[in-house]
Amino acid sequence: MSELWYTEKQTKNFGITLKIKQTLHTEQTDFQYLEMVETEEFGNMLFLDGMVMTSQKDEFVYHEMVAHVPLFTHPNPENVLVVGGGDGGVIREVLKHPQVKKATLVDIDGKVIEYSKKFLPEIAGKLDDPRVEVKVGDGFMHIAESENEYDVIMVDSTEPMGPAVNLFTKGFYAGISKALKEDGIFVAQTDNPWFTPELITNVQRDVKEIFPITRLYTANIPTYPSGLWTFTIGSKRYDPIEVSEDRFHEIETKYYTKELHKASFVLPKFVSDLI
Ligand code: AG3
Repeated sequence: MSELWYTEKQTKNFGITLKIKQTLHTEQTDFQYLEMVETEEFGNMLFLDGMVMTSQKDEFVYHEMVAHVPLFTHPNPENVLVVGGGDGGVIREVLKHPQVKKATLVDIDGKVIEYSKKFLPEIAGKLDDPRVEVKVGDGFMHIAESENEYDVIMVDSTEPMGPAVNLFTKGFYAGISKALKEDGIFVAQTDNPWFTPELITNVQRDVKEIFPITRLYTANIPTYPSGLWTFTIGSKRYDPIEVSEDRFHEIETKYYTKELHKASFVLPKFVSDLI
């Protein structure tokens, strides 16, 4: 019996290889090459331009850590924006917070939303919730047109190539600051310290120039390059490391806990040396 394997070349010389059960859908969208694949080890997976975006088995780590760290840091997050994130995983986690009155998702690629609903229903299933507004459009433009509007903004982007290049620029972070209310907070996924250390250094430098509080935290995500993933927070008032105990309330999670919230900001030396 022949075997099918999928490799994401995470660098020129290193990759992750997954045994495939079947290919569910492939399509060149207007923005990127989309693949939905059923794997032996990680369940159904979404790839964009040959890069792992999410898997049924480990998606909870990324989505919980993007959503809950800023949402438990902000005392009253009522209006939330997710830029990218068309698979709906971050939105699902955002909705676990009862204070959230409205969550807007702006993803440039409607096909990601469509095929996530079809093949990743437990991730995308909450996109039809009444508190959610889904917009297919350019997140950069949406940010540029927003002012003093959001409590929390989450940037769930692809890597800084293709449709996401603009989302790693200082101009974008300045736009986010303008789109946030006076005590707003934002988070962005900022890749890994093993293969893209300069990206972390550059983003942290740019965010620091705009936000009084800038932090970096990590999570373990086995299907992403190196498994050690980073997230950058820019905050106008609240420090995610100083969250008071009474701020936390019970929600159902598999990775995030209030202890882990604090622990995730404790960085290995070679990572803290980057910032
Ligand atoms: N967004 C970040 C994925 C980056 C992974 N990089 C890679 N595989 N080279 C994921 C979207 C999940 N909602």
